[in-house]
Amino acid sequence: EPEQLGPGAFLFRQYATPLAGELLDGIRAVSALSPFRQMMTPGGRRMSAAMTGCGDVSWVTDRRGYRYSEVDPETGKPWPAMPPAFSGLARDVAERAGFAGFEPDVCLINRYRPGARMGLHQDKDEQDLQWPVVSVSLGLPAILLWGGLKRGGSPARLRLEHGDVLVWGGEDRLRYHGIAPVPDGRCDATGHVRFNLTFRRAR
Ligand code: MD3
Ligand code: FE
Repeated sequence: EPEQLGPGAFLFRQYATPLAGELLDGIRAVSALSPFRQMMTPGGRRMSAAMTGCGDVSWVTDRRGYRYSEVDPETGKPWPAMPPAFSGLARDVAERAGFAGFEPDVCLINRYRPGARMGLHQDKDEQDLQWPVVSVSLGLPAILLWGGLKRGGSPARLRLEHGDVLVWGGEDRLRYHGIAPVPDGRCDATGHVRFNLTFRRAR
């Protein structure tokens, strides 16, 4: 029942829709402890997407570079624990895509207001690239840009809607990808906002 986008890439349309209420409660609980913030890239540009995270570590960027950190630099405290609804969803959908035993140690939470975007990049700061990235879209729709394993060329476009879940593993794990500027709109579940959860095994 998933759509296969590549040898290790699978789209499960609407998979998370029945869990959206629980996931949004989790986002609210996490962001009450570690608030959303627009981080700085090493090049000195403020990201348009706001981020927070939960788990043993989370991904951060500042003038010093990109890395995983056990501490939220904004609060000076460990990141909030990953809500059980988050880890359960990630494990189950990864298994359906052929990645049994996926135990994510981080969930990065991105928040896009209309106009926010994410430039083409690879997810390669994780130690063990054998594990997939699982991504869950909630709220406003957006266009995912997905390219090849090298920079350059024009990326394919895929519309991601509320509840859609993607698994990127194997040969597709290091694909370039990004999010086109999110058009304004309104979603009953989130208002004028898109959230994306990405689950990874960082360590
Ligand atoms: C992984 N987030 O947080 S997730 C990110 O919608 C990120 O917020 C985007 O990229 C977002 O790093 C997209 C989906 C995604 C798409 C393609 C991938 C993750 C991927 C290809 C390879 C590895
Ligand atoms: Fe990414």
